Amino acid sequence: MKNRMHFLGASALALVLTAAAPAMADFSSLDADADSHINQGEFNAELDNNGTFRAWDADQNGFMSADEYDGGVHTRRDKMNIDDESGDNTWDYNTWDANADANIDNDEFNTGIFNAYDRDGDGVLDLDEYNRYQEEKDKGFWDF
Ligand SMILES: [Ca+2]
Ligand SMILES: [Ca+2]
Ligand SMILES: [Ca+2]
Ligand SMILES: [Ca+2]
Repeated sequence: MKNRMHFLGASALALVLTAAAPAMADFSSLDADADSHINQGEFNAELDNNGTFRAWDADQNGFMSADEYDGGVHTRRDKMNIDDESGDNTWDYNTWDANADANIDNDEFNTGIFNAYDRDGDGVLDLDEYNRYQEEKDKGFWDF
């Protein structure tokens, strides 16, 4: 065993570290330009993969109505034990519907989620902000 560990060397250590820090590994793989921040474009790759927009868009018409949005937000709050009356204003239909056409399209949805996790509003997610998303995702808050 000792010889084998020695033979595997750095790659075995890298595997151990990766297993111990899955969130960091996800962060790094999303950080396409490796500037240690996740910008909206980089985050979109993650959101397009997780399929939340399609899940919330109940009638699959490519737009999210206020009812569909409320349903999704309610489901999420339910899973997180957040009271609907908690004053959690990050999740506000009118704010997310940036062009105010009474529909949230995929871009507006991605921007809404991104802004919800960009706590300091500097336009990028740092590791802490990303970890908050990852933590909720790991608990299934983004699986619908
Ligand atoms: Ca980046
Ligand atoms: Ca719809
Ligand atoms: Ca809109
Ligand atoms: Ca930020």
